[in-house]
Amino acid sequence: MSQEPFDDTDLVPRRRFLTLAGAGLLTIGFGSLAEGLVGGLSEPFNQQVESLIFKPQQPVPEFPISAIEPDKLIINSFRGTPAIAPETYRLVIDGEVNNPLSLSMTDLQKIPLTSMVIRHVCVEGWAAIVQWGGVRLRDLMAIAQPSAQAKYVYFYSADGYYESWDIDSVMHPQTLMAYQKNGQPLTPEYGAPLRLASPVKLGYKLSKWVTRIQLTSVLGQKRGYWEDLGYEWYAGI
Ligand SMILES: Nc1nc2c(c(=O)[nH]1)N[C@H]1C(S)=C(S)[C@@H](COP(=O)(O)O)O[C@H]1N2
Ligand SMILES: [Mo]
Repeated sequence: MSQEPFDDTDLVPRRRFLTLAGAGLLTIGFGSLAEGLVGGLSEPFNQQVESLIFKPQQPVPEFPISAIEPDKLIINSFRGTPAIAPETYRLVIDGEVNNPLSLSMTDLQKIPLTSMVIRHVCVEGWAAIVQWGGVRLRDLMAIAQPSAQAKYVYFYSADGYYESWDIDSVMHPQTLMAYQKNGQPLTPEYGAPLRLASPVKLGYKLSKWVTRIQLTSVLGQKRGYWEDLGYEWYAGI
């Protein structure tokens, strides 16, 4: 994994603009899965145990470029590829944050690029070594400034897919919002303009076409497209 030093001063003027843009979006109101669910069920009983086993902050060893398996990443989409115009696309970050954001691809590409070669593992019985390039999610979190209550993170996708994660895995240094795959710009069927990539979670946690990242203090009843059909929530590798 490689990353340029993160120059925060560069973001200060833009941060002000983004705050205003984010606030504007919030006033028109976003429907929310998590907000409407009262009482929040208790934390999944297995989370603490799994966090210990998987050590979410520990770096995962990466592969050399030569290990990439370009033909092995199978397109796996529950409802086809949604049409997204990259020029008008925005990534919204809201919920339990002090500084809600609405970021264009141009904004995101100003943030230092991180590249990694990792294994993608699908529960359906296949895996592929892939290079991903993009923005560390923790760098976006550093700008959005999660509040002290933020413990879980929902990812909403343009195809109706949704996922929720523990915040430790979100903050893992190898959890990226990726816009490159195997050295090329990400293509629509693989999640363009922006998707999750991480060596700490199984394939179904790695949402494609992410349009909104919402931080919350509690998990709602809905936890993820596959989780709500019976798959495991933590899904660590
Ligand atoms: N939005 C969205 N993200 C998704 C899915 C999906 O159907 N919709 N499928 C998941 C599953 S099960 C896997 S294994 C990976 C597959 O990623 P790929 O299609 O780039 O190989 O995407 C995950 N992310
Ligand atoms: Mo999968």
